[in-house]
Amino acid sequence: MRQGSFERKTKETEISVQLDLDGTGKAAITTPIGFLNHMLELFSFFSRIDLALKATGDVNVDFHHTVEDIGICIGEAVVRALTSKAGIHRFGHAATPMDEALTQVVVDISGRPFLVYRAIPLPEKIGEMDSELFEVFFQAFAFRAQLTLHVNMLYGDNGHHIIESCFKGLGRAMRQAVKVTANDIPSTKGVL
Ligand SMILES: [Mn+2]
Repeated sequence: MRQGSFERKTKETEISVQLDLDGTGKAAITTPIGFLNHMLELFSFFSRIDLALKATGDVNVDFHHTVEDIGICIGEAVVRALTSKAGIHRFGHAATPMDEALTQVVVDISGRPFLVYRAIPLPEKIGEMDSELFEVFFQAFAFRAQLTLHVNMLYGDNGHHIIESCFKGLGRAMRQAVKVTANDIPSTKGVL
């Protein structure tokens, strides 16, 4: 059973996550940020990772703490669910269109946290979210999940479409990367 859960409570946020890497893409997402709920539902659907997430936070300040901590908690739950990483495909990539927008997302569950985030001009806010918070989310997720993540926005005009292509792409890439396709550790070093 490749399931992971994580709970985290700070003075800024309170978050619980349960996920199942071998799920069907069933999402139960409750955060105070409507647009992020929409994006995480897409991530779950396209990754086929079941994701139950409850988050509250000091959104009266702004959304930064809540978005960052949600990224941390999902990342930690992924690490816990992966355990030894035996047999995983390790790499995943997806070029995902959303109407006029196209984004390339590549992941390597390498044990080496890294984010390359190449953005194109976005509106200052998408939904109620400051656009700068998407990088914050991807950074928090990639570093806590100890994976290399490249989010390469190629083109697009509509901010909602562009970000949606990022989250669908992350889902599609993670679906490939976490899939068990062998029975050994996918590294010539023997360790990930
Ligand atoms: Mn949408």
